[in-house]
Amino acid sequence: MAPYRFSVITIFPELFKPFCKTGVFGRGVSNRLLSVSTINPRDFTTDNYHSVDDEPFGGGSGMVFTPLPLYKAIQKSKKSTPGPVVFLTPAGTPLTHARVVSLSKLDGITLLCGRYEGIDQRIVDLFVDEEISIGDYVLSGGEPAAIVLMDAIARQCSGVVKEAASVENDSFFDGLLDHPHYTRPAEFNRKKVPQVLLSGDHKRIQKWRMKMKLVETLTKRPDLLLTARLSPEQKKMLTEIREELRKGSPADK
Ligand code: 6GU
Repeated sequence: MAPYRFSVITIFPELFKPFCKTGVFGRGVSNRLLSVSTINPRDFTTDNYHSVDDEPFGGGSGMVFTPLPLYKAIQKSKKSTPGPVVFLTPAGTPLTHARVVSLSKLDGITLLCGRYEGIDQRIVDLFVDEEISIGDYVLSGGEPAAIVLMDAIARQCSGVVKEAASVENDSFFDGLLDHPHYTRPAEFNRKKVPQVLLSGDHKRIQKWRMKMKLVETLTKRPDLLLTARLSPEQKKMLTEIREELRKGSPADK
């Protein structure tokens, strides 16, 4: 299989170097399951200062990314990288697991990182296929968001995460949060690991984990239960959990 291609348009390419060498993503790159290149709009400037920004028409604070270097960077990216041009911006559509999965099924993606107050709108209108935000807060630039998106897409590319089961157990895979995890020691600061996990009874353990996924989701992100597709067994469990919580009894047994 050809690697999934990431092309990143950024004036700070050095930010991506350590990420591309580290952890799960780094291994995906070494194993040629992922490939990353960066394109610096500053390389397409012609003035003595290599400036990529200018004052906004109409006045106001901050600076705006000038269109020509971005245009040239996008054209260069399109020559090497298939897939959509995605602009990372707090004004974009909030990123979801479903969108990550669908983007991971393509052959590649161009990630356009803005800085300053924004980029010239004509670049968005003419060349951007999709605008994505990673949450309702503001970053100084799109780069951390691009890294978030790259990491999330990479996990969904087959072979990048060694154990396919790890991806299937991730939070959001089935629309629910993950269950809690425990490892040695069996007692830590007087807190014991739930007894069932030491029982060796795999059926009971599986059932406990399914229940705890529902407890986690119900207590931390009840909104997810409106769209999660639950099995009849999960629906029955959820009713029991709601009952237990209503009575005030602990739900982690
Ligand atoms: Cl994608 N970019 C910036 N600059 N800020 C953000 C964001 C993106 N997502 C949330 N905040």
